[in-house]
Amino acid sequence: MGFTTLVVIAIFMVLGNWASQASSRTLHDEVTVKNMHEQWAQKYGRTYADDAEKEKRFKIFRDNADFVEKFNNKGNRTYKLGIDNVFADLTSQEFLTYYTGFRPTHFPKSSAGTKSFRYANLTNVSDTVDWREQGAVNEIKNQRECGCCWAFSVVAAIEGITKIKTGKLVSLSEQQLVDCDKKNEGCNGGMMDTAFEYIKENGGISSEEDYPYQGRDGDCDSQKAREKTATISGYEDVTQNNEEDLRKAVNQQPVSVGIAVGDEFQFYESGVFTGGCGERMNHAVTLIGYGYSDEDGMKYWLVRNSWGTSWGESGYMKLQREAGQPEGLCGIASAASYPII
Ligand SMILES: *[C@@H]1O[C@H](CO)[C@@H](O)[C@H](O)[C@H]1NC(C)=O
Ligand SMILES: *[C@@H]1O[C@H](CO)[C@@H](O)[C@H](O)[C@H]1NC(C)=O
Ligand SMILES: CC(=O)N[C@H]1CO[C@H](CO)[C@@H](O)[C@@H]1O
Repeated sequence: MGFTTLVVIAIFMVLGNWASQASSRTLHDEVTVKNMHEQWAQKYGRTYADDAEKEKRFKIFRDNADFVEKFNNKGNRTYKLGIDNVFADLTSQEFLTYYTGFRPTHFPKSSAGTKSFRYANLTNVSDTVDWREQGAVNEIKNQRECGCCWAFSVVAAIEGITKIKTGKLVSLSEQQLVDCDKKNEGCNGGMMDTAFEYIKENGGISSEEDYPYQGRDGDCDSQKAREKTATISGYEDVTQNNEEDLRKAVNQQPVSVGIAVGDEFQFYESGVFTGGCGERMNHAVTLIGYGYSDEDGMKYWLVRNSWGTSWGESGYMKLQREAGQPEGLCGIASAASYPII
């Protein structure tokens, strides 16, 4: 092989390498993504300590933008992802660490709840329910960087049944659960059933106004914890891995559920979510209804989340119902419970 041939081959290799790099980066050129990142940071009030941090966050943002665009370009999906939410500069690992916090295997299984399922024989179950329409659901809240989804899940369920039984919509205190429920671990995670038990034993729960949310662990303010804006007499578990029984329960009141959250959740924007789920149960939300999508009749659960309104459909998600597995999509029917008054 002559020298010229080698040079030509080398040039082609360089060009080829450049072309393949360019094609893997054609989704967004650097300048466009830099601008997107700047605008995003402005919109969500994100500031960075120094240039190194900014550069690191920019790279994560760019990877996330690519992930979202590749997903949406595949088309043929019943749901869309979007970069326009508060999680856009977080890695998947950071996102899961800060914003979830259901730890069903970390704590001993509680036995104190009433184990009967009072809605077992319900026959007149409507086809669709949306408890927002009955005024039984508060504005979306935001757990921020504190793994106390379990507290938000429980509070929304109690707010719901309180409105249904008393006619009054109150906003209740997640912070009280974070600070005072010693069987759970505040921002480090917890379980819904244990929190229902704490509220029962405490004789009630204080209001959001009296004991406001801080987004971090704190000492229990026993003065504030004595205010009782709502009370429960206990809780019950929905038959495990039975979406029909889950539907009966949600037909009657908002229900606390655990789910297995994975990568795609971070950027869920709209439509009926059909998975990417996580490998294990790690998050808690509240089911506030169920229905069928207008476009294709697909069955879904209406999920109220605690990640603010920039995520999902103004803070809510439609998650596919009766997708085929007994435990439900992302395990939605595997750890469901509701408070009783
Ligand atoms: C449901 O019906 C069965 C059969 O009549 C009865 O044994 C059971 O106690 C009922 N369950 C509830 C929760 O009412
Ligand atoms: C069933 O539900 C509908 C609508 O809520 C109500 O109008 C009807 O009376 C109910 N029927 C029975 C048998 O409970
Ligand atoms: C979710 C969805 O729309 N899936 C469709 C993808 O495309 C195939 C082939 O056209 C359809 O059979 C699926 O229903």
